[in-house]
Amino acid sequence: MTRILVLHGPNLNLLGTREPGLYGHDTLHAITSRLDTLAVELGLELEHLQSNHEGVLVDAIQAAPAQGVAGILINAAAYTHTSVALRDALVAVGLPFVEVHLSNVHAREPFRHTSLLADRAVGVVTGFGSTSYTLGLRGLAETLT
Ligand code: CA2
Repeated sequence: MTRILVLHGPNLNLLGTREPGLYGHDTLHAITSRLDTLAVELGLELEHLQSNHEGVLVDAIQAAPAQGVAGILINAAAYTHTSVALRDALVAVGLPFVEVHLSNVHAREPFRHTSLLADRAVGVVTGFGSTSYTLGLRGLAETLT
């Protein structure tokens, strides 16, 4: 079965508890459940990881090919705008990845308009709340089949 690594960056463990106006009411657990349900429909196997630590995310990306992962769905959160290390890891492993964001980063502060990942992504989905993740997973699945 096609394996997808779902990565969530810093502070996304707080989803559903604070700032619902920006990020919605869904918890990370709810997003994970929604993705798992969609994965059954699409015939995918998902592995989920949230970390507040850049190196942990880099390690997970590096380990992905050996674990049989075919693609990555990533909300790198603030690291989207800052992390050369995450970009380098994604480029190094060469797996197709889709970048997602809950909020529309282009409708927010200028520093969020830049992504260090986007030009190497298959696609970017931003601004649809937790639906960004399901749209992104559908897009990634189509890329892989
Ligand atoms: O819109 C997104 O998904 C972001 O990736 C979220 C990041 C932000 O830095 C990006 O620019 C856009 C922030 C995630 C913080 O998550 C929180 C969740 C609940 C309460 C506080 C923060």
